[in-house]
Amino acid sequence: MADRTFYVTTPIYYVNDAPHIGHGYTTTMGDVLTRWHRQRGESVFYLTGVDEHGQKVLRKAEANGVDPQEWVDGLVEREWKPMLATIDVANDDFIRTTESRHEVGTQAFWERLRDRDAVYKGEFSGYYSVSSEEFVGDDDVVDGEGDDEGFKISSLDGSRVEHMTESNYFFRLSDYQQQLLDFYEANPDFIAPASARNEVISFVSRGLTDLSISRSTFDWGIRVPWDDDHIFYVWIEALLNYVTAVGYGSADSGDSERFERMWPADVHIVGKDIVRFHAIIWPAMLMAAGLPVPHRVFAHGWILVGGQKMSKSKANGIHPNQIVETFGSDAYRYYFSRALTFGNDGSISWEDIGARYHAELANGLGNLASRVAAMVGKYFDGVLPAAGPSTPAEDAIIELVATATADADAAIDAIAPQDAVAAVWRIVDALNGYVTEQQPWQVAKDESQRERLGTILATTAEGLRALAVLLHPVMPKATVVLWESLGAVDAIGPLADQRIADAPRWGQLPAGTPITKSPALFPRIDLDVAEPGA
Ligand code: ME8
Repeated sequence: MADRTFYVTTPIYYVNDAPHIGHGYTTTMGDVLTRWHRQRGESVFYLTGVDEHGQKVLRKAEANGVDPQEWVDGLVEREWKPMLATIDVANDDFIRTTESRHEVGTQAFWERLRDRDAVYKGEFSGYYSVSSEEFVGDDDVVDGEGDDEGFKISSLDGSRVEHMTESNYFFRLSDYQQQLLDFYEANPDFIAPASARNEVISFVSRGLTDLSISRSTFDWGIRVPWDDDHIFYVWIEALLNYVTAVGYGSADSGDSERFERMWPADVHIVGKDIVRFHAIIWPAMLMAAGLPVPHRVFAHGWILVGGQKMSKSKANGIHPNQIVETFGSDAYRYYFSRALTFGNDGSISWEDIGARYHAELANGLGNLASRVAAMVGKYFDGVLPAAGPSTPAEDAIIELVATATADADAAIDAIAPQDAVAAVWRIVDALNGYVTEQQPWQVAKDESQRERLGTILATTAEGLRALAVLLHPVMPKATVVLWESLGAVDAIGPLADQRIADAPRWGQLPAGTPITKSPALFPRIDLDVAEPGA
């Protein structure tokens, strides 16, 4: 489908505080995924943004003595938008839930559900977790222990709950239990990984209760259009960002055409904490509205720091700046793509980032690039030599680049960025092994072997050319420097225009291309000096 747009989203993050690397993680992985699809030549739409309403944000603003709008405006500009630049994210849109496009679309959506008799008025009496902005059923509430002694706790996520009684509008979620179970069965790829899918199926199988969709005891939210005393419950408006961002509910006919074209989304990338909202409430809302359901919800695991889930409340929240300032955005993106398995929990540490930075980036890729440029400089005056006849050693490299590319491409379709990077890294390792075995510095001593020397260096340069293309989605900056040092901009064209499928095609860098030594792609870092707080 040539005119299909690959539409990917991140959660919209609460603006109660500054971002940490958990938010950075989701956003980086979505960016790697969408940049890869762009590099395939596909049309892509990558959406991220912020969730500004709800009690959690309101209470934080109040605690700081600021009006909530002022609070979110400040944090969005000072923290959330700059984070995208810090980690080098190429999002196509950034939605804020206080924007009028979102308000209009949200109101239109719920009017539609009300017209379809999916909404009724009632009274809610039960538990609510402000920290996860979630109504918690009595069966899921337990007595707190330790620090939580004397409080009621949600067994769903360990957060404290409060009892409340409120006049609310309800959505007939319970009507969708069987429809959802049938849908999961008919669409086995809808929720991934399997652990998330199993959790959702077992939750729905226990039975669904109708869901409060409005709140009436505070007013930081979107007004319910048919009742001035109510605002919408934050989750059931936040989920709608995925449709309001692409034109749903707008009176403009161009927007509705755009919505038809863009919807449904291909993948909602979320953390596993919010998979229930995305895989139960969200499809049920869409079913009730008669709209298509997204193709996939992918739930990733926790970033653990010191063995614990990183969060602001535990004071172990690391800001992306803390890592990027030392290692740079490329290494940041590389580390999170490579070192963690997307879908599982994974521990990170400063030592591990440093170790991978030096072993894989500085010694593995950076050194290879600088050695090749140095040898072309020394033996061929900085001009790429022609390759002579291939031997099995060159054939093996060419073959490996083709299979590694195919494997990486398949890993991206499986939403396994760590496997994609690992596949590409087979090329880095193979080229380093090739240079070590072929010993071009020895071959250079024998004038009669000039052609062989040219073959070795041209093969390595071609391998680096393929690597620049394949690693561009992961490390957008360093690969551009590499591309320039290979003289590829003039010889081949801009890096962003190169296609993944074309990366293995050999012989694209013509003999005679000037190869220049660039500054080190990944300079060595003194980690004892660099560690924050060390
Ligand atoms: O839930 N490891 O926003 P939120 C990995 N506004 N990822 C983490 C993480 C960690 N330790 N901590 C947070 C909300 N995340 C709602 C979403 S969507 C319609 C509304 C990431 O600010 C992960 O993606 O609490 C998680 O799902 C998200 O931040 C929660 O962000």
